[in-house]
Amino acid sequence: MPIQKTEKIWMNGKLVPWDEATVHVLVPTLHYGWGVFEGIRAYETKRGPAVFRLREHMERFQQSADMLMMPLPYGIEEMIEAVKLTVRATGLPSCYIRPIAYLGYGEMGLNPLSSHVEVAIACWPWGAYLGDDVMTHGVRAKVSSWRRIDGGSMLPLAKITGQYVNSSLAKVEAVKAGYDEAILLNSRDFVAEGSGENLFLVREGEVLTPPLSEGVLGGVTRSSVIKIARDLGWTVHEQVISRSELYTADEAFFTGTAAELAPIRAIDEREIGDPGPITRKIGETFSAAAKGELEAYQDWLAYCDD
Ligand code: PY5
Repeated sequence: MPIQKTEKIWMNGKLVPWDEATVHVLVPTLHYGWGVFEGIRAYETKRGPAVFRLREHMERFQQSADMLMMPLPYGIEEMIEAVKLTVRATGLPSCYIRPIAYLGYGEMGLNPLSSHVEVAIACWPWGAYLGDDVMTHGVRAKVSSWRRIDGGSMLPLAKITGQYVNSSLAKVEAVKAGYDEAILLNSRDFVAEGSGENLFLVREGEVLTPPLSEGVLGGVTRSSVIKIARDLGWTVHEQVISRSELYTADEAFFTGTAAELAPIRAIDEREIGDPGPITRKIGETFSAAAKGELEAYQDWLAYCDD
């Protein structure tokens, strides 16, 4: 699916025409992957577009940058306002939002600390990442032969551009084998997450997801779903999950900004089936919360027109 252009992209403090938001071919981030980004969504609500958990995303952006020692030229408050401005500039009722911080042109050695940091924010319409009918049919997932990056060689809690080669290797393998998505185990052979999503299972009426110490990204959707599941009365355990627990789950689903909540119908040809009742209830609640329909979750929304 090619990106659908919008009018403006925010670049280093100002809105520029979409086609002019370019960088030099020698920016170090393109060569070495030393950059950080976010994936955020704005949803259509009765009060105009609302960005879902904008502050949490910008806090993670700042944390990712801190882990790479990239001094961001804009603070969290400035980034929040810049995101709202960019969403308004697109004129779209809902969109996907991609902030990125990268090393600007000038240096080429492997020490990134000599480079200056630049920031851009782009928005475009992006539908359901794993397919329009995902809530009714679910996706087929494959346990990847690629292991999720671990803390001994990378920074699994940071959203670093270069780390996504790991995600894409797993995604390509899964898609080429005829599946919709990959599930990556970690270097200890426990379940980590999808290529761009966190993972949840339902077993014996309880909701399970791997803890952050297993090398997963601290997903904003993940933490939202944990809160929603507990509010709905289910027990949620952040616990280590084995491959055999995947195969014998009663229900399973992915969570992520792009993917939202995506039920899993089979893993490595072991059928889990149609989306189950707990998955559906959490999915419906998440979707209503994101669209501003639930009073209890209003503080998760940043209204762009306010
Ligand atoms: N794990 C990984 C490796 C991710 O890339 C993502 C988000 C998640 C988990 C879920 O995190 P969150 O709920 O905070 O989005 N992936 C990006 C996204 O925008 C990129 C996907 C193409 O969803």
